[in-house]
Amino acid sequence: MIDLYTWGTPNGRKASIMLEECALPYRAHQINIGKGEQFAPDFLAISPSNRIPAIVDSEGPDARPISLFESGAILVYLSGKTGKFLPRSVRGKYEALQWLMWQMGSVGPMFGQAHHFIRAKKDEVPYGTERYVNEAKRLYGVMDRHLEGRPYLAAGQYTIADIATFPWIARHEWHRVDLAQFPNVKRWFDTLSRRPAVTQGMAVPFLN
Ligand SMILES: N[C@@H](CCC(=O)N[C@@H](CS)C(=O)NCC(=O)O)C(=O)O
Repeated sequence: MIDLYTWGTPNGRKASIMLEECALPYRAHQINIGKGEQFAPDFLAISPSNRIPAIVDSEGPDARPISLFESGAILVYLSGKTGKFLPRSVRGKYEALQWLMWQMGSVGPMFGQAHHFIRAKKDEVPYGTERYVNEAKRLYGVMDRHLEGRPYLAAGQYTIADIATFPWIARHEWHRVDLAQFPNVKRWFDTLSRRPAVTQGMAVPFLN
């Protein structure tokens, strides 16, 4: 059994979408980051950086439990456990990991900063808002050009790179991006939105 510690945010939803896609049995536990529950000692023991998501798999490697934090590491781990959503070919695998790292290193941090300056600071710092909204738009441009003539981000197939990116694109209105301006991203987004596991994973931890 896998225990998922999460909240209703893009990083948390990457893990729940993946668990749903893999049809792995799991229990979702709410860590209310608005109330500071991410700083509780029990949670810090599995996620020392006080961030969701984190998982504990009671059936980890060598028949021992394993705990993991960092959503990218969780996705790679679950791919390894199930053999799903990471291509088997060496070329395809690194293509997917490359786009996963792009999400982890660029999309998440930049969109997150845009949300901070727009929502938390309520536009009090125009420089911050402008910088991160512009950076978000640049990243949409990168993705839109890449998706021209391609169904998914990597290796012609649905991978953990797509799973990692989807919940951030789902917040496009938060960072003031009009999907109509990025038609290839919109087509990709609509395709993924129709996957039942994506719908279910996006509802965790509030509706499960
Ligand atoms: N790089 C981390 C980022 C995780 C992250 O930033 N999680 C946010 C919610 S989306 C969080 O837990 N924030 C709590 C806090 O800032 O104290 C990952 O991808 O797992």
